[in-house]
Amino acid sequence: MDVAQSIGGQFPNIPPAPFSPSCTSSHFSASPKVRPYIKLDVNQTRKQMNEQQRSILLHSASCFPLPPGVKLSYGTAGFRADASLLESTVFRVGILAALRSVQTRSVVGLMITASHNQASDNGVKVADPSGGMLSQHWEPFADTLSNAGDPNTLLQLIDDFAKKEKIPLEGASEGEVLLGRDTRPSGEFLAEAAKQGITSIMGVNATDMGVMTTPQLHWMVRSRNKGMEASENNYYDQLSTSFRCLMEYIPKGNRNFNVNDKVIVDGADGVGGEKLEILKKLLSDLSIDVRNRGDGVLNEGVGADFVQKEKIIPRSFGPADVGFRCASLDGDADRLVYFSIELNSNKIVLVDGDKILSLFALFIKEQLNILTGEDGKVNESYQARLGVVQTAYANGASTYYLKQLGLEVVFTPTGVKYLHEKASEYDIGIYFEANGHGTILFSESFLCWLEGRNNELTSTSKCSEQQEAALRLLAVSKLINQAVGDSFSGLLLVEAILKHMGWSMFKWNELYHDLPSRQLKVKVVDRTAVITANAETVVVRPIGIQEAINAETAKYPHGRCFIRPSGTEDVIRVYAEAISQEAADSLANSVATLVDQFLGFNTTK
Ligand code: 16G
Ligand code: MG
Repeated sequence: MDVAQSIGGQFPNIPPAPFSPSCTSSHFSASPKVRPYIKLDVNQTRKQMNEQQRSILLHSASCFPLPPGVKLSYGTAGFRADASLLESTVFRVGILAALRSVQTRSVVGLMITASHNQASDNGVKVADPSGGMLSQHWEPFADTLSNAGDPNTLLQLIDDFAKKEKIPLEGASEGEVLLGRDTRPSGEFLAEAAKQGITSIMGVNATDMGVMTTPQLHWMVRSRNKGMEASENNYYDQLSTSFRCLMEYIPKGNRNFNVNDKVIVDGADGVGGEKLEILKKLLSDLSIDVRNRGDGVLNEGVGADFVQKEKIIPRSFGPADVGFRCASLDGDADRLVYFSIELNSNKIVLVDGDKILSLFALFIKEQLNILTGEDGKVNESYQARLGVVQTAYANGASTYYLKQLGLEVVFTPTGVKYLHEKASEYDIGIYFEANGHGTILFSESFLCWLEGRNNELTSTSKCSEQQEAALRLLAVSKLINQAVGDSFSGLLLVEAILKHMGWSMFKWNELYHDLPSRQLKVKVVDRTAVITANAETVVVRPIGIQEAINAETAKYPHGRCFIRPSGTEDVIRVYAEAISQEAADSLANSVATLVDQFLGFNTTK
């Protein structure tokens, strides 16, 4: 692309594109000049369309200058920062999402959220055509694009990337980006910036879906690309119908079992509360009392992250809730943890992502066993592979429990994109982070086999135990979000399984006992100096620190400890586990001191 041609306020001799962006931001003063239409031959049109694309991009980019001194990175799950710094980043991610849509000829999603961060922060991430996270090989481009200093550099980067990735930008392209945002006050103006970015790529439409949960947006992207119905109402329909179906196949003996039909949900004062109010109206057999629906401050003393890390009662819960199952969502409703309130205390008993995973794994394994026999052999030519994916944060007791069940357990680095990718290698891949992010993925070939098996059983042994197991698994595959971890589908599946087992929350929590653990964070000079391997369990840089951690850990019976650079905060995280809380605390503190000695400002000397 010859950038020099299009700078200096020159606009090519072509009519303006119907989607040509006009700056709505305060930075913008000029509007595109409209020149008379001149008929061109085909080759010339092709070239001129390029010119048009170039001038649109230069023009819109000039409306979104980078704030001085800001350098952001795509991180574990997109860009996150104080919302006042993000307008230009969101604009650029809009461009990126549009390019991805053109390249894949599919619908792509763009979500504006900072999840569990404080209300003044915001963030932006892209949902790929599969409904999953943005393909990792595009992340370096996201970083360079978002940090490009001026419109010409930005243009050059886009041009180089488009050539490398064979993205046609001659003006004949088509694309669509679904745009969602959570309830943060900054969401609206950032959504405008995203629209400007998206429509800066000719032929790409921005479809504003308004306020929604992160998993809803991912679900819609996936459904649209599969040619399925994809409205918000379709989402609620799918969840409520498959939940009803699971409830229909509760074993008769457990139907009247005394499992409380009420669950109290902390909506983190985010988008989850208001959306759950809609979903709950479609559910019979389950009563959901939604608290923290958005009338308080987002994520302040509420939400899954707060409950999991602090282990204290969230706002709006109190002694009257003792004895009830309680659950917490995070600010964009992709995390779920359960808890119960302790009598005469402000403490909670946490039932985290590891335990949700264990409950799911147990149920799925049981259904598979009914259907295929203990050896897991579906038939001569088909062997269903069930796998469980965790991270180093998974409590050691959960891993031990899952392995005792005979399950294959594998580990990945922290972040949904890694767990999801690994889980998709199985026929049924169950993944969860301890913090409550997770889902169950079913392979197309397994689902196809399952449908066939169900049809077969309908004609040979209708209503048999085997057929009920097949129907339950089919219902789970529809209930549980196949695009990304979803607190709503997770909640409904937990509720259905507890009912199926006839279990109280106490019984569920007794599956195994967590080893005491402690998490700390340490501020360091440069967190990128820490390089890890083996799913973040070993530090390979700086040299010598892992040996020091090993020596410290060896002092504690059953001790386990690792460090990793955070992907969302400028800190090194320390995790320690041991047989007593005192030992876990002491190990975490010693290793935090080591981190400071190797990498910090040496404040603990
Ligand atoms: C993000 C990730 C989450 C991860 C967390 C770790 C997604 C959708 N979210 O919230 O999976 O556990 O970051 O944060 O991938 P950290 O890197 O700061 O410890
Ligand atoms: Mg979240």
